Amino acid sequence: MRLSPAQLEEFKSEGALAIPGLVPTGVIEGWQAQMREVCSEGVDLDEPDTWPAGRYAPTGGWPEFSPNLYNVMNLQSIVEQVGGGAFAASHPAGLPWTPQVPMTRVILPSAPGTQWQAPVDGHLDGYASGWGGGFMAFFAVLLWDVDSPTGGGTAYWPRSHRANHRYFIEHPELFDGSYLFTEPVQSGGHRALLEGDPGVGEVVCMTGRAGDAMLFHGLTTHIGSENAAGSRQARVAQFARYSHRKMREQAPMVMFPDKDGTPWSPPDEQSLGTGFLPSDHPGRRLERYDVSRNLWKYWAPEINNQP
Ligand SMILES: O=C(O)CCC(=O)C(=O)O
Repeated sequence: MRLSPAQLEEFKSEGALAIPGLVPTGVIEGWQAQMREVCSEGVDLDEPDTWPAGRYAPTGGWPEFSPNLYNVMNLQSIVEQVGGGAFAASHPAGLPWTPQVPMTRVILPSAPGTQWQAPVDGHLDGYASGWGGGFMAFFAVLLWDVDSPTGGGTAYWPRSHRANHRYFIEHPELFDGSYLFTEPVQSGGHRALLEGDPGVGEVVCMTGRAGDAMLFHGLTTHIGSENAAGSRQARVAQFARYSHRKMREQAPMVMFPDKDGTPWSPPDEQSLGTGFLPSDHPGRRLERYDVSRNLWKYWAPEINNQP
């Protein structure tokens, strides 16, 4: 599977692209069967009357399913296309690379009587989450149909990748994640970077059929959304996240801190955590910190086709 020139253009302008039928039906059916198998506490994914409200995972969490989403050929082919071979699965910072287990997230309907509300703020992945640097893109893949925008699909702000990019061009020194602890984001959240930007669209919540996916630019503001009370559809999705291979390798030099801003501590004695780098630290000259005016500099030539 390859994206057409029109799809690439849409992705570049919107920061998000629907990719119908990314995962073949046979694979989806296999994943659905494996998920049904591991549900616990009497939860039956086909039987809404057994569902607890909101986010659900079985005891011990969702396991790795077979095949691993990262090994689905259509996904690999698109990642190769958009990254020109330079993208690889994101992984925890400071640890040697190992094959990744994609995140599975299930959002069941809210408690009866709860009014559905559109998300008002989102986040960017790749910060304060222990991942390596150079976060580039992620895919959200539906394992069951989501027919309604109030059905719990991933929420995103169209064209927010451009607004966030503009912000980081003005403040490249905050691209290491310290923007999270700096005004206006510290008080106003990520929406503070989007407010007043006429290019950014109203929040959209993903819908689609089982096997459909959305590709998001790494700078697209997004968040989970509620599955409306009374819905009879579970929102079941897997996520595959990609970093720039070379920047990912630079991660041990450029650790970011924990969520509250305290310096990050390395997961083992071999790794060196540095917290945010001082402004004169040579690590800041690594590609991982490069906020290029050209948003597509590290993407495949067919995307990075600026003169
Ligand atoms: O569950 C979702 O749809 C959103 C997940 C999300 O925001 C994330 O993984 O960063």
